[in-house]
Amino acid sequence: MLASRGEEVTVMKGWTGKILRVDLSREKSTVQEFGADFALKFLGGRGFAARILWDETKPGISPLSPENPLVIATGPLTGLPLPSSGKLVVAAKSPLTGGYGDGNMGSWAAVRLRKAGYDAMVITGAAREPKYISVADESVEIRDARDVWKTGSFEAEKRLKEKHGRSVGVLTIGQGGENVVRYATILSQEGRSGGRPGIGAVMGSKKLKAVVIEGTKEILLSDEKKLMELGQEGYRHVLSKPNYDMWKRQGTLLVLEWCQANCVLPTYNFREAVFEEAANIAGEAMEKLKVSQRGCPNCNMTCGNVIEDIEGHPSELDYENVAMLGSNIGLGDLRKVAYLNRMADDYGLDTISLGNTIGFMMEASEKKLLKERFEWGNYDDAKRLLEDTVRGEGAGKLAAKGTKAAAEELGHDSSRWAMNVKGLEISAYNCHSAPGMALGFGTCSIGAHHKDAWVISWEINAGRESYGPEKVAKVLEFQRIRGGGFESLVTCRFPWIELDFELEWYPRFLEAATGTRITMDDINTVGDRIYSLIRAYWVREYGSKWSRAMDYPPARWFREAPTKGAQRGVMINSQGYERLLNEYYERRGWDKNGIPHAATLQKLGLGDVAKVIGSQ
Ligand code: PTT
Ligand code: SF4
Repeated sequence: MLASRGEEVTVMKGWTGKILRVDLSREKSTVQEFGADFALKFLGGRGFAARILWDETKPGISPLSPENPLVIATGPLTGLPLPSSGKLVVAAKSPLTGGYGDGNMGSWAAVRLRKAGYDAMVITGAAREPKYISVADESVEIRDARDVWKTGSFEAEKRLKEKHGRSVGVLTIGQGGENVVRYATILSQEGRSGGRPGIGAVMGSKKLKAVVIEGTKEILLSDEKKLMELGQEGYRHVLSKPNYDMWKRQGTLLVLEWCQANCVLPTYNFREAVFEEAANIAGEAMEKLKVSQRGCPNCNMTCGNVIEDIEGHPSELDYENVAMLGSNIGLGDLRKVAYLNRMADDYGLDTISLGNTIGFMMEASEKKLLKERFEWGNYDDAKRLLEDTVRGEGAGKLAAKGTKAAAEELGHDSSRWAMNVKGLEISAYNCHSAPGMALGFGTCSIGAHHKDAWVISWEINAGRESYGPEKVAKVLEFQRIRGGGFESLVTCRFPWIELDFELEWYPRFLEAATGTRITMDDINTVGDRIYSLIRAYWVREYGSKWSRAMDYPPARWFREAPTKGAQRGVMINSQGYERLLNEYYERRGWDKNGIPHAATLQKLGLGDVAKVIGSQ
């Protein structure tokens, strides 16, 4: 476990064994050490964040209060010369959902943090005036950020690099985070965004504009030579994969055409699942406009495709951004979508929640529930709403709260078409005809994110109409590998999921780095531990308000079928969904309300957690 002050900890390999803690209220920093038991039990990234937040968030605190710790965590593979290892996890109690929240982003800050000698940072308290934290190996300073406050994330990063040198890693917020928009994210490198459930707003509530990291040390490894060899071999193997060329051409935008063909493209606030102008915003259209390609550190399959937006600025596109700010709001002009996307990056807002919220407001306007008018596909309306959201003006005041709170305020049964689970807006897959994916969204550890159980591509091949146990098994398998493994190792999952880079590589990497044999089974157990711990966190925070209804997708998918495409008329069957959920709880060792049984927690080494939530 985490060591108390003065306690001796064995030096480990692979992990630095150190967490940097910065208290903004007291303007103090300390270093906390941890030992092999903590490292092996939680690995890193999401695992560390979940345990730290469980231990250190006082139940019931406001996510925007100084008491909410902000965790930045890497894993034992982060920053090593291995494929796609330049990622980190940002986490806190979410101001959007009130539960556990995190995000995974690529940034040089990930590599630099490890090289500065830390596996994680925990930031507590709040500053009175805007500040940023500068870390350079052992030197940690809390510095004045008034000159970068009220600037966008691009300008802030640029100015901080002018001050600290081009090699630093920078994590920053834009005006969205400063103004605590509930789905503000943390940004890096003009196109890497992390922390969908409002982790940027938590940073803003601390008046923390940025974290700037320089690190010059080597990470202590068990077998450096072996790790270098494996890394080289791994990179070559990635290059040899048959999908590599197509991936480099289109990256995640490949998915848009597939979603349209399979009738799962979110369109008009998830009312429809095909978009008449899909071809204009799909991968091929992007290829014609592409001006450059960017990516995360240590990656040889860089997937950030940059085009010029309608106003001539570079904008980096991913599938989720384009679907949510394109088809979901009825906008079929890629360069206009790119402009909205760039604004979201600069202001630091999550494009998925933003696209959902704009879609929700357009539908509310169509239903005459708002004074202001927002028309489907109208670029100027979308732009105005985005700006008002950041400023908290007009209808933007409502939009800044996210769809769940906005619907509660708006009434008129609008929760039915407020497309979120647990308050986190649904990512870009319309699940009217994909119940397995709906279960993945329903049970994802942070709300409706596809990051954990993206089973939709498997499901469409396996048979979308089934409500059988094979769907539950797939959701669990993916939640273990994706939600547990990749989130705690911490590396990018794309080599595996997109190019079939075999999972067996990861235990080999881990052994060379740490000297410990950690199998895929061990990693899966960590995944289960993390999932039950995060579930306990939600249960603790929601108390008597917690129920299995929290694991339900929105009513639209059960009650209003799409009217176009091959899947028109198809909806999720509620009894079928109930069956899936029951089976899911049973396999997880959770009760009928989705609360982990005491025996389950005990088996996962979380006996102390069981007592707090009163598990049976
Ligand atoms: C992620 C979510 C995603 S998931 C996308 S596109 W995707 C959206 N990207 C946004 C963006 O961009 N700007 C913005 N203002 N908001 C955005 N919101 C959306 O955020 C991302 C890639 C992608 S692109 C994906 S799937 C994979 N995600 C990984 C993950 O979660 N874990 C992991 N171990 N590896 C992953 N690899 C891939 O990384 P959140 P990034 Mg992102 C601009 O953070 O909160 O998890 O939400 O990190 O560096 O941009 O890379 O089709
Ligand atoms: Fe980043 Fe894309 Fe490389 Fe993954 S594949 S590390 S998201 S550039």
